[in-house]
Order: sequence, then C-alpha cells, then structure tokens
Amino acid sequence: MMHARLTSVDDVNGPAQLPGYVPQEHGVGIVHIGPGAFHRAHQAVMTDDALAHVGGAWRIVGVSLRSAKSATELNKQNGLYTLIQRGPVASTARVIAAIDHVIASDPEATLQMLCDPAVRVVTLTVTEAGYGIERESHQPDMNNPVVLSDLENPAEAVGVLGLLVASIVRRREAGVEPFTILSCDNLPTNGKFLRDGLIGFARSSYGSELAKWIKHNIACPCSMVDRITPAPTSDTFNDVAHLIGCEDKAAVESEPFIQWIIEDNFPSGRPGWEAGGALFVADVTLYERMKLMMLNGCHSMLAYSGYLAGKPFVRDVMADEHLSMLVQRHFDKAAELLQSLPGVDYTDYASELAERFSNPSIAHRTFQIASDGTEKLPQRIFQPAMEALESDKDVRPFAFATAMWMRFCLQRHDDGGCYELHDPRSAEIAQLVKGNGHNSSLLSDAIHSLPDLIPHKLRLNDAWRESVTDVLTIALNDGCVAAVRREAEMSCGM
Ligand code: CS2
Repeated sequence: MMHARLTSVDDVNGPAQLPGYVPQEHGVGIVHIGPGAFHRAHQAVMTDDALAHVGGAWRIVGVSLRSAKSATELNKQNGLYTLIQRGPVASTARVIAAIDHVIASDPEATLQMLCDPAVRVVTLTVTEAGYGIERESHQPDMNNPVVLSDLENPAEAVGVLGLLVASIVRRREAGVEPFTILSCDNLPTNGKFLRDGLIGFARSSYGSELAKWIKHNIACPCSMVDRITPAPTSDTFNDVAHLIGCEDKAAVESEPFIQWIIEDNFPSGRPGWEAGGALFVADVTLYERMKLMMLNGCHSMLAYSGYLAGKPFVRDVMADEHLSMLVQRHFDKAAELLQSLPGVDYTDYASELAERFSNPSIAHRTFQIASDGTEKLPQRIFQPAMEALESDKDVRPFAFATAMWMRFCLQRHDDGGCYELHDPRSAEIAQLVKGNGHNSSLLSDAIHSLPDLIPHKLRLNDAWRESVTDVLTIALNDGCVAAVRREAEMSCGM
C-alpha cells in the first residue's frame, strides 16, 4: 500500500500522539549540531515536552556537519517525524514537532544561524570522535585535518570547534548575548571537555584575549544523557507507516526509558526540559560515571563478546546463560568503583539496566555498539580498569572486555567470515595486527602499542597483561563461544 508522506500533523490518521502545541507559534531558540537518531529520540523529545507544557521560543534548528541525510528527510517533512517507543509488550508512536529545519554541510548558513540573537542554547551530539579535541589534554587535536585547517583559516571554519568559536566572535562583535553550549555525548565531564577545547582553539586561532573572554562568558554545562536508540531499519519505517497511516522516512525508534541529568548553568535561559523528565543538578559527575561505567562499559563488553559469540542483538546476549552472567559481573565490578550517589542504589540501577537490555522489542545490534572502540573504551573500560588497579579491586572484567575488543579488531569470525572494523583508527589497527592475529601475546602487544590509547599504567602492569593474554589465548585457540563460557564459569563460580 502506498502512503502519503508525513508533511503536516493533519496527515496522521493512526493512533499516534500528536504535539500538544502549534509549532508555528514558537520561535527557534536552539541550534543542535548532529540531528541523528539519538537527538531525535532524546533532546528533541524533551524539547517537545517543554514546548507543550511550558512553552517558549525553543524550537530547534539542526545542523548536520557530515551527511545531508537528516536534512533531506526532515526538511521534506517540515521537520516533523515519528518516534516509536518500543516497550516489552506494547509500542507507542508519537509525532515530534520540535525541529524547525536542518542545515546540511553549509558552514555560512550554520554561522548565520548560530549568530541569530534568538539562539540562546547550542546542543551537541557529535559522538566521541566528533569534537576534534584530544582526550588527555582537552586541547584541539592537531592530528585532525579539519581542526588544523580551521586553525589556519578560522574565518572559514567548517568543524565543530571552529564554527562555535567563529560564532562566539561574531556575536561578541555584534553585541549579541552569548549562548550556552550543552554537550550531550557520552564523555566524562563533557561540558568541561568542550569548554577547554573551545578555549584552546580560541587561544591558538584568535589569541589569548578571546580565550580569556570565553572562559569568563561562555557556559558549557555537563550533562548525562540516556536512551537506548537502535539505528532505524525498514521495520521502523514499516511500523511507523502502520501506526500513523502515512510514510515517514525520518522516523526513529527507542526504548521507553529516557534520562537527562543536566548541570544547572544556563545564564541565557533554557527550555523547561523538566517537563520531559530532565533533572537539573549542581554536579553531574557521579551520574556520568555511573552511566559510563555501568551502562556503556557493559555495553562495550557485551558488544564485542556477544557479536563474536554469534549474538546479533543485545537481547540475545541477555538470553544467553554465560553472557548474561558476564553482564551481571560487569555491573557489579563497575559499581564497586563508584562513590555513593544520594538517592541512587547501584544494585537497583543494575537490575533496571538488565531489564532494559533484555527488552524483546528492541533490536539493538551488538555490531552498532562495537563501533568506534578506540573512542569509547578509554572512559568505559580503561579508566575503570585503572581505578580497579589503584584500589586493589578486580581488574578482570575490564581485561576481558579489552581482550574481546582486541579479538574483534581481527575483523573475522571464528569460522573465517569477515566484517568491517568501524573505527577512526581502523587503518592503524589493521597495520598493527597484520601477521600477529594468531598469537595471543603478539596480538596483545601489537594493540597495546597503539599510541595514546591504553594508559601506561595498564600497559606496564603484569596482572593486567596476563589477564588480557589469557582471554585472548582461549578465544584464538578454542573460539569466542568457549572464551565466554570459560570466563563465566571461572569468575562466576559455576
Ligand atoms: C551505546 C550507547 O552505541 C553505544 O556505544 O553504548 O549508544 C548507549 O546505547 C546509549 O548511551 C544509551 O543511552
């Protein structure tokens, strides 16, 4: 059956929830960089709730710096799209109207939008790799070609740091009040990371006076975001067509759970995101650590081990006797490293995570989570591993995750079938593992030698190295299913 395309809420003739406000009655107040599936399932939804319940001029203009896909799909639909929230038993559909339009790969139009006095908040979901900031130093990454060219020619910037700093300069020159910049990526102290990167970029490109001005005038609160959002598939689009009675190529799907914990520091105002459930706190650090180390850390562990053990989806991992034990072990050992957080019980948090991961209606691919390991593992696995070593706690779960990632870097299954490594450092990794893939010590040495990745303390620690090699030996000799089984039996006292 052919459906009309969603271009107005009047097109919807199925059981979908419609926006509780008239979009045209609200002006734009937010520029969001990176309007992909996660943004559409998270910040845009909370903004939709804020517009419906609190109001204000807070609609969003999306900026896509890489691909034109979201602009093409959303602009055809006047920014409207459907979100399916898939619960274990029933799914609900909801049409979101918070996005006004999307600008794609157009730095000048982006700058103009960023300089609009109506824009008071800039939000970002550009992934761990997208900032162009070095993780250790928090300084602009000089190995990143976009950062380098933006530094040489800041007036023609095309990257995240360059565009933000250029717009700060233009606004300041025009006497326009500064905006607040809110990072929504899974990085520790994401606001501070971004702020340091902006100050470093400003110092190198425009001089120390601007750097100082940014330091005193631009707020970059930290935030922790959480919602499991599988990449949309043809099932998403078919289900949406059925639920709303028209075609929607910008649709996304997610679990029902949503969480946003935000440092309350918005000198130029903000939407009433509380209406969507956002929690404003003075310090986000402990929430961030909890989520990164328990949810994301465990996700990475189960993505590598699960994918290699033949489990395409997270729900399959949770249905497996041995893998689910390793998931529980990971939660327990990560939780042991966390300081207590008033009002939060880490045991309850772990049970809730296990339930979310087991949701049978969510087809979250282990392969999707396995992408960008070199960007994700430092905060999810290596940092907790260092803390475990320092406090004499169990380092084994983190060594297991690391070994399975190293095994994953070989880009082949036990039966010889191949897959691609999606990682910004895939070429370097491929070079390092060449000829070393059949020997656990050689493979471990090769990947440990990747510059600026695994911290020195771990690289030089014998217990850590032995654990990694031990897991790799079984995985290479007996296969990944055997490595998972042995790990579960060994560490869970089976
Ligand atoms: C996942 C996250 O793909 C990944 O690396 O761990 O996207 C995870 O699903 C979200 O952070 C959940 O909020």
